[in-house]
Amino acid sequence: MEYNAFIHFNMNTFTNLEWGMGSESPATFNPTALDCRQWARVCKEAGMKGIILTAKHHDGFCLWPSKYTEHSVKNSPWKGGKGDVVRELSDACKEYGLKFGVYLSPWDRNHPDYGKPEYLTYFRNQLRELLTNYGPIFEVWFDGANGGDGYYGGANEKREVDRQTYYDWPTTIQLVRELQPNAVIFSDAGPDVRWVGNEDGFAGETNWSTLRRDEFYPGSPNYKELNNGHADGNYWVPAECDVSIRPGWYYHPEQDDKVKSVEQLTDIYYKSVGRNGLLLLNIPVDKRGLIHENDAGRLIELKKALQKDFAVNFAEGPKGASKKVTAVENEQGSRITSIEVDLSGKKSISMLVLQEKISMGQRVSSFRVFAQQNGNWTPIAGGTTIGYKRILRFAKIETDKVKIEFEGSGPLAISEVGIYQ
Ligand code: FUL
Repeated sequence: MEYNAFIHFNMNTFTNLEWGMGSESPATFNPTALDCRQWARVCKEAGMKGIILTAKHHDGFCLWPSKYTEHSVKNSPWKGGKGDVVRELSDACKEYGLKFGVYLSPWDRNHPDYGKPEYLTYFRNQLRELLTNYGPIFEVWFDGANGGDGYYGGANEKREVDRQTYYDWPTTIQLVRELQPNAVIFSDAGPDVRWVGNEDGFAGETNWSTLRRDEFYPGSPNYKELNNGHADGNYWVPAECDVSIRPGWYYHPEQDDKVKSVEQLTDIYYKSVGRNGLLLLNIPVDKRGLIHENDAGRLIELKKALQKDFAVNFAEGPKGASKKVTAVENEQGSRITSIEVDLSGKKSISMLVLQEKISMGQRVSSFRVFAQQNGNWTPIAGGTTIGYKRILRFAKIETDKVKIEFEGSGPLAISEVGIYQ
């Protein structure tokens, strides 16, 4: 999907916090002009494919009228307690042809039972509601932040949990499989999609979609390895790069002029989508219940900047380039496969897009790029992994032929070579 929206909108939007304690009154939740169709329209226009909503964040407030708690929109003044943000956004996504996903925080600083086995029944009941009442869900997002102080029904204390065992994840995963067999599950440990190990939106330059998944759990200390994955990983768990368009995940009026610049966002794009990752770009919806004008405007600027970058592919088109693939053995006896692209005349280039046919796995671990100049091959760039997509940016160079050499990678399954200015 390459590019999706994350939307952080919940109680914190109204308390101006990033992490609420769980003691907030539902009366505080009161958007004045909430319009999920505006969110969907903006995301669609921005070129995103789906939206993931914080249905419940760490403070426990539910954006849908859950049967299992009083801590939800049903006790808020918004729409006289008859509103349901999850319903409105899932409907809007349908209307705009976007996929819809949910973030359900495992940590719940409101619930009295948090930390006890009873809480897991509550958590799964909530999941059941979200996964049965709102149509197809494409992704279920489980956050790794867990345990600590909270309101916990008035106890106001610190509750630590064993992150590895407390949640009994296999049972919860099974429930998601039953209710939404086509949904992917995100967490530090997948099982389907993994966190990239930072909140900057940067995947590692080396980024394997394969992972020794059993070595992780949500909130596990070895999370830095998630940035690169494992070449010898035994599960397919591609990386998702979550990052906010503003400094905070939630809306804070004082950050209205701190929306990331187009330069910052394009850099994020090239370091996420361009490094075999998915970009999950967070947009904090404001107190009105709308995507702020500054964010909406920036998203369109980003889209235009990317359209400009990818306007002409010199490696394709009716009069376009021819590609020649050769495989030779070097003196050490290892195989070098190369792809030569004839650009049919001199072109000024600065970007290369490579893709592997990932239904056949991820194979390439090293490649080098050359441009032909005066009959000689000048090295211009190189990399390690490719995966679903790898975009290399390099200093502008004039050339009529480009060659990519893949070393020691065994049989290749390259599905795309694109060359751009
Ligand atoms: C973190 C959370 O603690 C933040 O509040 C936010 O939701 C981010 C996406 O994940 O772990």
